[in-house]
Amino acid sequence: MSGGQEAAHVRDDSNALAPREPYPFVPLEFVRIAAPDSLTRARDFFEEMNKRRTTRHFSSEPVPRELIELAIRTAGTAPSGAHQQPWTFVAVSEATLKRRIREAAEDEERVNYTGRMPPDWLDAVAPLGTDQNKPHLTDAPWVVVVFRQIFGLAQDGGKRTYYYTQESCGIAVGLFISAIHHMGLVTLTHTPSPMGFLATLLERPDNEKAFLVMPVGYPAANARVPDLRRRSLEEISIWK
Ligand code: IYR
Repeated sequence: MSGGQEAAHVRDDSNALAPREPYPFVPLEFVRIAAPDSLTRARDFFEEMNKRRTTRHFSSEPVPRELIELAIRTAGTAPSGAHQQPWTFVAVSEATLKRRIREAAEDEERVNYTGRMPPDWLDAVAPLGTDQNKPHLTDAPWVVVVFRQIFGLAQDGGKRTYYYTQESCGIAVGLFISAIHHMGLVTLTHTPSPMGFLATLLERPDNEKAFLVMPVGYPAANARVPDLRRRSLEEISIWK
């Protein structure tokens, strides 16, 4: 395809209130993989993903920004409702900002663990051994905070309804986690609650709500994980 033709297909989706014209349709780029190769690739990918673990113990060893950029670009390939791409990834490496995020998260979690949350909540998280201390928020070289755009916002403040933003952000985060694992790093899906402090600290606009916090880095040399078991295929699937 020539440069000129490509340019004709570029569409600016950044302005949420741009006129919605039909996308030009182009041939799908698809390379058919032979069935035996598909099986090998499927097995290899499952084996790789099955080795992924969430850890709370991070090394402070630096991670190049380009790796985080690539994980975010991978996340940005996610399908989204009406292709509205309702996500913003804020990648934080500044020590002061990470410390402020940690302090605010610990303030909220302290209240959660010491009375705000009901006994059922404490019971549910007890096996994981979590508490109000969140050292991963300052140990990890990167803290990526995902914001969900609850509606589209134009320069003039006009709003556009966004669809399936929870699902879209969930899928994008899944791809982000997979990319991080594939590049040999670890992450943790951290959910401080409530998360309102993140929009304030990170100066996000009114249409963005914090969705998830993901410290990213290398595991600490003594990183530990709970010895948990994943549900089997039989337990998670029904075939008809
Ligand atoms: N968000 C709290 C508690 C917590 C909740 C769930 I659900 C977990 O899977 C793990 C922890 C915290 O981060 O400590």
